[in-house]
Amino acid sequence: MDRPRIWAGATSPRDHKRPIPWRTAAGKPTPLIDVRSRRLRLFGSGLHGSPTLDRAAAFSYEDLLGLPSREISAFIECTGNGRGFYSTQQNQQVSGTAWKLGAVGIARWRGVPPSVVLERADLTRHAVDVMPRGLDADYGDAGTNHGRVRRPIPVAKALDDVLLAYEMNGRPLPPDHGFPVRVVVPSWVGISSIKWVGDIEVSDAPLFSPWNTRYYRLFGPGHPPRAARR
Ligand SMILES: Nc1nc2c(c(=O)[nH]1)N[C@H]1C(S)=C(S)[C@@H](COP(=O)(O)O)O[C@H]1N2
Ligand SMILES: [Mo]
Repeated sequence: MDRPRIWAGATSPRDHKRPIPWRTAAGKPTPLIDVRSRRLRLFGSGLHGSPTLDRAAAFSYEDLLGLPSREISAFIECTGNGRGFYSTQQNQQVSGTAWKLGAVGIARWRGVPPSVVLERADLTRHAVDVMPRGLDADYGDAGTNHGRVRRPIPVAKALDDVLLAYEMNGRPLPPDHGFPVRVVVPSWVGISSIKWVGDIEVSDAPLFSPWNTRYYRLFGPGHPPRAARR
């Protein structure tokens, strides 16, 4: 297959989700990633020798394409799917894109199971969480910089049915959907499927980020106070 080395410009996300330019509308342009220089890096206390980021286990795009792969069909649904109905049906004020029912899509994803790269990076028996982090710009909210988009996944889930996907519907990932590599976490909230993944922290202690403690959460009576685990 003719694999692009670098993408300039976005393609239509129509094949996956209704084409609403919501992420750019939120002021977050799709990052353009040069796969010749970029490496996916795994680091942290859940790997033997606890490598730091500058001593991380590194995989090029070509490396990933050469590893054993799987193909799955999975939907990705934004946690905010249907969010617009809070105001139109329930008279409640909520923040975020006022989605109707278009914030979900299904595709065929091909990629490397995390077990393959975790094994090569020398996973320990004590690892409990992995946390992929995107290469898109830092996320700022009301004057606070929350850093790059990231969200933890238990090792058990990562080893079960997660993919480090580089193809969508038989083609290299479109830029808007995470080229060159994204995480696909079947049946979990959309925000766990980190796009444009640049590094993965592997930890022997539970990890947290604003994306499982603060955002895409329901708070108040009837909702658990802990960090969201799915
Ligand atoms: N790096 C990064 N990954 C991300 C996001 C993001 O803003 N940055 N958005 C998440 C959210 S909220 C959703 S719903 C899905 C959407 O995936 P899609 O654009 O392929 O439908 O990507 C997730 N992955
Ligand atoms: Mo989302």
